[in-house]
Amino acid sequence: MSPAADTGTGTRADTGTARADAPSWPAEFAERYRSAGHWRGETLGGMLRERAAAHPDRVAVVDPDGDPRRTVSYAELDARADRLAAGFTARGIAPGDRVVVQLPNTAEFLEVVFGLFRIGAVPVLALPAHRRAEIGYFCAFTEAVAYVCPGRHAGFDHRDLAAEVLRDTPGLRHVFVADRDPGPFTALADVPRTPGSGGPPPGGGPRPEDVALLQLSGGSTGVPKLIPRTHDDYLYSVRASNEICGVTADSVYLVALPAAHNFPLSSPGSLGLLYAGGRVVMCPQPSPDTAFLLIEREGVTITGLVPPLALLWTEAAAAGTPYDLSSLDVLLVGGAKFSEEAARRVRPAIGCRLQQVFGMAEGLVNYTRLDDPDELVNGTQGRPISADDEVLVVDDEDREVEPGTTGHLLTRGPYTIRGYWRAPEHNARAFTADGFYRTGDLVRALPSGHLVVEGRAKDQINRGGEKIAPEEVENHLLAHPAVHDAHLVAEPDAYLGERSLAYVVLRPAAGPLRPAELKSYLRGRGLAGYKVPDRIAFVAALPTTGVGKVSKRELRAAAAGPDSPAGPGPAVRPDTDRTEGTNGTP
Ligand code: OOB
Repeated sequence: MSPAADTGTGTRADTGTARADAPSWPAEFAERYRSAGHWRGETLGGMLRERAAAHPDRVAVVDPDGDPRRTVSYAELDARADRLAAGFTARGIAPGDRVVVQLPNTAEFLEVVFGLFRIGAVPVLALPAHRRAEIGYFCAFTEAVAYVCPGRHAGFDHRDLAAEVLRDTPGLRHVFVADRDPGPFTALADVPRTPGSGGPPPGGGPRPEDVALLQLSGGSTGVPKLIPRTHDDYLYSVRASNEICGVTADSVYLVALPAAHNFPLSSPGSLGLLYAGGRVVMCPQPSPDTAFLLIEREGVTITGLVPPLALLWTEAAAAGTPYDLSSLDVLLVGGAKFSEEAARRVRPAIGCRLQQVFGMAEGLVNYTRLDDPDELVNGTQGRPISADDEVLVVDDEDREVEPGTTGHLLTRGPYTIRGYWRAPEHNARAFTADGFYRTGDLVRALPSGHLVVEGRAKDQINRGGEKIAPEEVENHLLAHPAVHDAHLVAEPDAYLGERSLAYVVLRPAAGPLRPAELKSYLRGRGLAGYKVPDRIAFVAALPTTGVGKVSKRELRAAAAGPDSPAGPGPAVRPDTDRTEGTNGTP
């Protein structure tokens, strides 16, 4: 396929800005990945065009959140992407421009991202849970020209958020709202009706090696990092995932996790299903009640979940469900460690096969294989997609450890980025000189190549698959006038795996402050709900290391329980300690 087939004829789009910002593969690697057939010179927009030509009337997307349920055929999805592309172009959105997309699990999500792919504009894939702090940052940092959001979603009005972000971000020119009532902004439905949007967008469309989208990293620093994925590399991971997960034109994938996340988008996810000519079913929320009904009604064959949801589904199915789940063939579980005990229970309860996935938006994805023996499926997090995925397990000095020993996972390969977007200083730390990504994960490799995730060296909390960078939250806590010092660590949680605990030292002169007040302060600063600490402990002082730095290690050990080797941890001020439950985010 010629990349120019994407949007018709015209001069080639200038997407140079995006390329210069995103470190790319050295020529010899690019050459190797092309000659191995991994990079095939396709674009995401071109892929949809081809599928629509091959089977226009097949259903591409089912959006059940309406009455009646909405189905979108391949031809309709393709045409809708074209019309949106033309409308966006008429409003001045150009190749290489960034557009922050924050949409829930609806057909519109796919229509918008494919509309942007067609132009060569770059969607920045925000999650529905993000709030002003995150959206404002993404818009400002990426110099986004537009923000696409729902109206009211999950009890939150994104139009209000949009107004604030628009006020604070001079470069942001457009807000498109996926709602009949867009407030002071433009309804997404009106974009194709924009004057001048009759024809296809100008330019030859993006090149396969161009950045197609910016994914978000879970992060371990003060601000989230952005992950530039190219058409070539993303499509390779999608195509190979399809093969490993048995996705065909007859597959039906339920998007139960937030559609923008790398896992339900590309592992194999909605893009995998569209690649195969299968069907994508958008699940408005992942509770067993909603999801089980859709599995029965839509004949879902495959889906992906984070461990807490997999536990919930397993329990619900084991307890007996009125819904027929027999169409479900494969359940992918990943995003956080799935315990071996929980893994063993999946098949007897739900009746489907389990595939563990250990992936990262930066690239590398490991899957257990459908024909692996039970002990590998239940007891490992899988092996890499590609023979060209290079995986090293190293000690603190980057020396490879003995086979079978736990160490730091480093990786490079045909779909793993060589650097974050516009982050040269961070890249110097996050990648080795020869281009290996330091995943921050601690793993052990089996002779079969399967990896067992043993822990994490990066300063990140994995709250049931939702990633929290402690420094980011600490900075928000420190902004409170009564807070002298704050440190966020993980504490074990039976359901989520980990939840967050903030140790906070108040200023001496500060009056009484309750954890609930501090939490609502964080929400008031526009922080996503899942980042608000599950628990806040006010302490008089924090443990320090020999050189006087706060000892996160001791705090982590203390959070892990009173029996941990580091002892009981800092003395909690009895007057202010409140132990509160989780903060209610999924
Ligand atoms: C997926 O992507 P991210 O970018 O949200 O998070 C990546 C990190 C990994 O570095 C690791 O720390 C953790 O999430 N992780 C797991 C895991 N899967 C991811 N830790 C233990 N066991 C697992 N199975 O989470 C992601 C991307 C694509 C597919 C699946 C998950």
